[in-house]
Amino acid sequence: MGSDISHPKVVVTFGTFDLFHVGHLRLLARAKDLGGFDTRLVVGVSSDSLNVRKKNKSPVYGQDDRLKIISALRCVDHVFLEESLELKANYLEMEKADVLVMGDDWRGKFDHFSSICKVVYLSRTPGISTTETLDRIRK
Ligand code: C2G
Repeated sequence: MGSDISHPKVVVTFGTFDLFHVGHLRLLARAKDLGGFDTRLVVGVSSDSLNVRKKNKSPVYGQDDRLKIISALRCVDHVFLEESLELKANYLEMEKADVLVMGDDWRGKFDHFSSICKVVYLSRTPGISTTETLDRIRK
């Protein structure tokens, strides 16, 4: 660990962030706020092919566009492409993560990374999701 975890220098999170919405924004803003003024928020954006493997479908927005959107956010300092779930430990080490943040839909699933960094689950924003948005548009 690179720093005192009560004042993390690097916070890392992962996600697809397809059809970017306010639930995604709130997650990223709260992740950044876990640290101080000099904390870096690093986001691993799931690649299109990883999505096909983990969710059995392609995202609506391709990885290049999703990377552009996430990297343009004021609260985000660095983005990279997450190409494999199995490489999470390597990504955390490569980015020198002090904290891994995930939404609480993932609660418990990432606890084993606590040997590398602190693991924090933040509550999901209720009432919004990419899947529900797509369903509403289709109706
Ligand atoms: N999120 C949230 N509130 C919502 C919707 C999403 O807080 N209403 C959070 C999720 O919990 C997640 C992040 O936003 O932490 C990104 O959401 P997804 O794109 O759905 O992430 P997912 O595809 O589940 O990817 O290896 C882990 C995966 O890469 C996580």
